[in-house]
Amino acid sequence: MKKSFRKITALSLSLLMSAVYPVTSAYAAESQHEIYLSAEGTEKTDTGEVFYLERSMLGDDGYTLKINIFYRDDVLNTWYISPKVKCADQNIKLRNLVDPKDPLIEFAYAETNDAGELSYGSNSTLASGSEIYNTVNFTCMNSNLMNRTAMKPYGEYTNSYPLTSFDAIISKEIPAGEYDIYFLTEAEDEPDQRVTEISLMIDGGPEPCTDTALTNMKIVVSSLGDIDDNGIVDSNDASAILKEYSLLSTKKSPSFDTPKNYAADVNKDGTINSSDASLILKYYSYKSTSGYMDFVSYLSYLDSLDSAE
Ligand SMILES: [Ca+2]
Ligand SMILES: [Ca+2]
Repeated sequence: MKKSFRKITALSLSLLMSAVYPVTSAYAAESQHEIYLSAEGTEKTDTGEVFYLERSMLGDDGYTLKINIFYRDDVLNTWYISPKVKCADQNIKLRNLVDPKDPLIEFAYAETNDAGELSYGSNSTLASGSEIYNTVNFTCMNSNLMNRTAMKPYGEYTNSYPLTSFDAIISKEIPAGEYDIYFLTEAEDEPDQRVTEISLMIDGGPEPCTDTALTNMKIVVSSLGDIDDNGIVDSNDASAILKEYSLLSTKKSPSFDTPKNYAADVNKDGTINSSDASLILKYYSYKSTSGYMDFVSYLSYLDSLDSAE
């Protein structure tokens, strides 16, 4: 039998899978102004980026995903940007926001003066956030006491540079599931808290931007082969896969959510069927004869045997 499972790392598994299962999230209509989140290793979908975290990627300290905040301003008339980002689940802590004023050149609105030297200009930034409410926020604006003017992006195009970045620190204990990291548009925790705002310079005066596209990010956590997420890959997981396969093959409504779909497609061929269950049963039998490898390592091992043939 030629197995399709190649030497796949957990990360490439995540990339592979993300191409197979579409995800949905709120997505604003096309706009001249868009604020969005981006990170390395995500799947880019038209509803926002998705990061697939396979549990084997979690170390003792969990997993830290560096997320950039980007702003696209097609008409270059923004004078004030004030995003606030939140994750409602404390298993993913938003921390270490970089003050956009700090490292300058990497960020969108660090300016150069006429001599080509880096300058703060009149951009002012204030970074903060709340550990209790698990938010990060900052303000970037171009104004002084007398006037406000549109911000001039550093570099070729606003979209080429992030406004800033922060860390999403994912706990080792996080349950399988889908987690949103999103721009706060309504106060959730305190009645008068500031939320994401954009303001434009129109006809020489400031106007709130009412059609900014806000594009959030999703983190999908699952554990390959462990459908019920109890930390053990065994015959119960194989049974769950066979049950789902039976639903799918009789054209009934599937019962798995995105994390379960990810976990169930063990051989990563884009479908959930008995081949996936067989690999789990094979592993179960290996474990019951005092096998020591975890499931992901075992699959790689099977694959290496196959390649050597
Ligand atoms: Ca299990
Ligand atoms: Ca499969």
